[in-house]
Amino acid sequence: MRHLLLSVTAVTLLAGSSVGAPAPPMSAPTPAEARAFVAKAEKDLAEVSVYANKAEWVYETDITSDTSDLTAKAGAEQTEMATRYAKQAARFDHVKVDDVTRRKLLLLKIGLVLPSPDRPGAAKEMGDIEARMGTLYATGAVTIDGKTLHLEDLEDELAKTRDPAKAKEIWEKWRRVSPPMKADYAKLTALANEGSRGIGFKDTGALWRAGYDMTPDQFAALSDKLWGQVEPFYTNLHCYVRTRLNAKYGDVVQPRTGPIRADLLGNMWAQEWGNIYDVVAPANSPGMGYDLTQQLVAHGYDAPKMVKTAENFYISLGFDPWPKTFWDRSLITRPRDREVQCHASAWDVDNKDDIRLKACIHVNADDFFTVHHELGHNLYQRAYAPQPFLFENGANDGFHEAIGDFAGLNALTPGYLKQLGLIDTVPGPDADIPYLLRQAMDGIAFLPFGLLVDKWRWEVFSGQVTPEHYNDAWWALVLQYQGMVPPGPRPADAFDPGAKNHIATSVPYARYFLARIYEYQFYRAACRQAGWKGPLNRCSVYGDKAVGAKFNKLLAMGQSKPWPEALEAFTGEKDIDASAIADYFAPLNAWLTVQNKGQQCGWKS
Ligand code: X8Z
Ligand code: ZN
Repeated sequence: MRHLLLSVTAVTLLAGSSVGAPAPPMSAPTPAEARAFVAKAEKDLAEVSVYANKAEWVYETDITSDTSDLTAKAGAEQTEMATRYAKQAARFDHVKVDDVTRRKLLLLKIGLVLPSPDRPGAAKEMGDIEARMGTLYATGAVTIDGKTLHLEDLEDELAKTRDPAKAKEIWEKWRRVSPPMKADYAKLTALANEGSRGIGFKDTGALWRAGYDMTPDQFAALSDKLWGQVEPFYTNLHCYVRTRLNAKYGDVVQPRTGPIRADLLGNMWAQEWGNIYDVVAPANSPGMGYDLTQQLVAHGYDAPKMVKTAENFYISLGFDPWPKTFWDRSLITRPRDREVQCHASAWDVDNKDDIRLKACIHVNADDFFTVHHELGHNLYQRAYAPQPFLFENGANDGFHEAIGDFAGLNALTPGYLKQLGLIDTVPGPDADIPYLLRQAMDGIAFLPFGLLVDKWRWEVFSGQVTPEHYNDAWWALVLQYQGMVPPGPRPADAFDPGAKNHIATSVPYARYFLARIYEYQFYRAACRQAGWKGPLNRCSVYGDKAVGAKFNKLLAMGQSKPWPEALEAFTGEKDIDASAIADYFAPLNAWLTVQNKGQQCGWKS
């Protein structure tokens, strides 16, 4: 699933605003010409996508210099073609066409992630750079205590260790993978910007922000508004977690005030903190009552069983079982005999039913959630497969990420885990705050990270941040949004953004920030439909076929309509709305406020 196409929504709002209109031609093209152009582009792009997907799949599941060359070449052909069609689509800006054609013309213009300059060889150069950076990231390995470890093993170690010196070592060593990417990253940025200007955008950041049914500036403002709504929750959680880290590690390791040391949160990027739940679990309380990782291991779960369990959740809502080819072709554990790109992804290779999962699953709570997340992508891909190629995508990219997160939210409830036989008893009401805290350590903690990754790229693409300042600008954003600092001074050649998959592999990230908000909107709507009356955090719609049928309405639309219409089809709501996540966590937020009494919350001096 090469991320060629951004998902897009607006038909009318963007046209003529961010996309520059060319001078009127001598004789204006006709609507029939516009339709023929779209039909040809759609057919050609669909064809090349299958070939590029296959090349990318072979590369990601068997990284060699040959597979890397082949995917770079296929990707370059795809990019060249898509950039050409994006440019040509502007010819029809002033032609009166039907709504479907107008929308497809827009999607052609704003669907690329990294457009290429026209110059011969430029697309290939970009493909080569992408393959080089992707390979450095995927094959990155580090020696700890004499053992060579890949990223997912380092993540496991960092999740488990409670020794700050060890955490610092793991955290710093992983970041040695990225300095060699820096020059390539700068070059790729310049090339993509040149390509983006060629199709009428001021830079690639503006192109990325154009995919949300509003202008790029409006999207930047919307992100800030949503962040403003959730920031108080985050600051409350940050404050509480900092106090507990201080209590555990002392003032030298983690001061009582100011930012948190980024390697102490049990996650390589401090993006989700659930792995250190034991450090922050409420004192004098019975707690959550179980540890999901331990339960999965104790019940003999392995990678196939994790995937089957997620599939079963979707089947229970009335969806079809995944096709046999999924089980034959997916890669779900790290092979011993070759290098692979382990970062989890869900694929739709032929735009029909050749859906696949690529992941290196470990039996733990994180990956239990991740398999639901990934199969959510597959669910969407199958549901919109009957749409024409240009509409085969999420209503926007945040929707694509939110489908499986919504399922995962149900699948983590104790009531459901009991139905699975993973726990024996459903803990009583005393367990609600501990449960919500565990959920917030992932869901709320993620929000600032979800925002800052693309804030950084927007600054880089706009030229506001130049290569000499890449790393400082990254840490300035981490401090501003996450309230964190590195465990020690960073080396002069550090390129810490490149130590995150989505930067090394050029996958836009604002989608995950949006998804965290949509996820709770979907969940609240589903629970209302199911007639759930108890605390929101205990609701699971497992087995509810009526909810599944209604959800399918959203899914089957793909990106044929602006995203508010897809949202409305399932939730009845027309706008993205942080009140659902606020509702879900309200009892915890009140509890945190009490816990934080007397603390100097926040980190700004
Ligand atoms: O990249 C992913 C998924 C694949 S779309 C595993 N996620 C983000 C990340 O790992 O950084 C899911 C949560 C955020
Ligand atoms: Zn995803």
